[in-house]
Amino acid sequence: METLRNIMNPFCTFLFLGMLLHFASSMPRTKAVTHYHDFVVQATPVKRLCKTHNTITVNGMYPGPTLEVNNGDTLVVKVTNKARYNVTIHWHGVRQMRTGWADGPEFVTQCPIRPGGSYTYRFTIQGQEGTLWWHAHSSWLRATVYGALIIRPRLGESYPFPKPKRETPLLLGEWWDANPIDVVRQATRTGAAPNVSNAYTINGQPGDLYNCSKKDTVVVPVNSGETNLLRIINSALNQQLFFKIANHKLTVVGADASYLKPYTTSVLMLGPGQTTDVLITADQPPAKYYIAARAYASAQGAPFDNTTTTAILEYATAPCLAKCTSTKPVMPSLPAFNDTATATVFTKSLKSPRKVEVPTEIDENLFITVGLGLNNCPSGARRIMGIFVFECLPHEEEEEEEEEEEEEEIDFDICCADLFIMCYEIRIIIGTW
Ligand SMILES: [Cu+2]
Repeated sequence: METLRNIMNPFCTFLFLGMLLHFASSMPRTKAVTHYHDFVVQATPVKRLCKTHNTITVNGMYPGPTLEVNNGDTLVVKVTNKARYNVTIHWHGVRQMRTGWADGPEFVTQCPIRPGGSYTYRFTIQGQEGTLWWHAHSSWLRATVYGALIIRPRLGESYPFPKPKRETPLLLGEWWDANPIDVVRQATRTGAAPNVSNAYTINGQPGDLYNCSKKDTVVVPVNSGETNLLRIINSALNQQLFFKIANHKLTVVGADASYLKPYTTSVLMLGPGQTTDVLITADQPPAKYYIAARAYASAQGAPFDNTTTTAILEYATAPCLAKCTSTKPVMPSLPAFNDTATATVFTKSLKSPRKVEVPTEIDENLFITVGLGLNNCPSGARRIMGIFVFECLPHEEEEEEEEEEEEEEIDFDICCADLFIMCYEIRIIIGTW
């Protein structure tokens, strides 16, 4: 018996472990979570550049709240509009698989949320990891109504790079020393280009180089030797921006919620709406270093805001900390505003981490998007809602002479992955034409 037990024991242990592993692998590996948030869009006094404006914000915050989720999670955001303007919120970069109506552009996927009204957005983040953001999608409210959306890997999974000690979102923005709605209204009225902004901002603050801004300059703390992740978002309205941190190299590891093949550089260029995730190692002598951004403006003769926004990267052991003014932070030398060569080197260096299979056989089908303003929004909204129709024309195989005939027989087979109901309506309308 003793001998048998000796044989059986390791066998049983092995069997037990095997069964345990089997059950573990058949169970869902992670639990997706639903995150509930309340966004109250409201006017809030915000003082910048020596003057206080009644700024439209979310929950009184400028920039607005940072949303943090894991890949696979669902967001439910109830937006209540207590401002005097129409508003919608767009989830910039979220793929909105089968939830096109949660995308947010007013008069396109929804009617605006009227003053006093509310709307609940519900969508799931699927297959995207990194940094995105959200912003208002009505008139120019997005000048101040925006915030970060951080998507971490599924629980139990990790980044494709060593885990950073800290993660800091840096939102680059544009500030008008005026009501942004008035700026765009004036442009529409006169037909001229809208006035350029008066400042750029990092996390809502213009920084040391602007009037009345020094004491509120954003400080990003670091410890010597640590590697941190910066999630940089260009939430400016219209401006492409160069971004640099004095004396530090940045390793780009992601952009627009996709991982990238790591690329080390000293300068970034972000178009409005784009995000870039970088790793930064605090490998310089303990001190204060400026984080700075300014315009990349390549259109000849077009006016642009030619100012520079700064924040401070501050080593914990720096001899002169934030409030101490005896030493100035080190300033990076930013590229010239029209340095297209630098911008191009940067954008060409963004590569996929692995080989991507793309279609190699390209057909000649046309892909046409049509917007039809057919659905009336409730009274008070001045415009009507646009609907997008995705139409695939048949492959153009016939000779030229037969083209006219072909046009008669166009097959209105509407290719729309997500908007079946909307397209069904359109199909009926087209059928009655
Ligand atoms: Cu956007």
